[in-house]
Amino acid sequence: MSEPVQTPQTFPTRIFSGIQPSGGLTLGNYLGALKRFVEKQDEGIETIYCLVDMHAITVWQEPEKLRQQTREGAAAFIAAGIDPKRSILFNQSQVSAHVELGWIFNCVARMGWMSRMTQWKDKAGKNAEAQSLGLFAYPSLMAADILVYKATHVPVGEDQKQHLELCRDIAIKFNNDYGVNFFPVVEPVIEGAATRVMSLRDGTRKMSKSDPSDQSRINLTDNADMIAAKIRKAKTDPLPLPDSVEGLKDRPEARNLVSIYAALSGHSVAKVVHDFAGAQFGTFKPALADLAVATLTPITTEMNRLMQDPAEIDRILGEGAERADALARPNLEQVYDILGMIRSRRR
Ligand code: AQP
Repeated sequence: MSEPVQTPQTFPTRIFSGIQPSGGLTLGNYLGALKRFVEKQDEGIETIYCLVDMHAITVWQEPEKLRQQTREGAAAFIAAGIDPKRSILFNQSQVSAHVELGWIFNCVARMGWMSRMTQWKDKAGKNAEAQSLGLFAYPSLMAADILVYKATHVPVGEDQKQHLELCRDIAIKFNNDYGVNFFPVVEPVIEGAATRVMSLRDGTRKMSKSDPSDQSRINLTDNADMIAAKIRKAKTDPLPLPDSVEGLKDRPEARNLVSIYAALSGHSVAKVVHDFAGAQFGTFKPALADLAVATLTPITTEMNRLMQDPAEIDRILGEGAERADALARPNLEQVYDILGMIRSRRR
């Protein structure tokens, strides 16, 4: 291992983030990720967004469903406000630089780092031996997704914080091992009132697209009646809403619904608590349902319209992939060079 040589290098602000097309997107994905993605784009920052289909296959995906879910994910991005001209929008498998750098990072990351990932422990459970090797290595491919663009900021939900810390560790170890200052040490961007939207059936579990209970989540494809019914049936406690944010402590379901209301309305949790102090859930839930329907229905309607033309979605993803590849490939070539690999093939 050579001595670290820190050459001063600054990295221009560049955002990267992704979502797995491993199911229909949920309100959690929308508030924790998609909504933030649009805000970053609208701030005028360079933004690169990806449907991470190579991550999705770390657990079995039925091929036709995966294709459908990838298009549906792309439709959700666009319907939520991602402009494929201003942002780069594509699916991961069309830019092979991700997996090439992912392999290199498999040789940088340590087994111990991976086995400490709580998402691995949660997903593998007691049956780790039967999981795919890809599920274990997932965070190293995620680091490659980000670093192949030398992205500096990554908007994500709270659940991805540990994976981003690992991405920082990989960048630092790579830079130290090779005596370069090649990769930036990325900053997680975890902002907003709903960075961790919880299940509607259990306020201690994350709302997730792979939860077996459809009642646990609001899907971006749910219609107004379904959204209202799910919120009406959401688990709560018998108390009225408190008059202070501290009063939500130890009330996970109440805190979750209030946080969702705050994120959807663009207000702080404190303002929502103030406005509904003393209200029963019989009053609060219909207000929340109205707000959720008003926010999500235009997105669902636009998604359905876009899904009528799958060829156009595929075209957008292909064009995005070409633009992404043009950024990623030169970075990857430099990595091969740093590693000492001969690159004499004519291209
Ligand atoms: N409940 C959530 N609250 C806030 N943010 C969330 N995100 C996911 N769930 C919530 C954020 O959405 C982005 C994309 O996540 P992902 O699809 O790549 O994977 P995930 O975090 O594992 O999401 P799911 O829904 O739980 O997927 P499955 O069930 O397939 O594992 C990330 O930024 C994530 O933080």
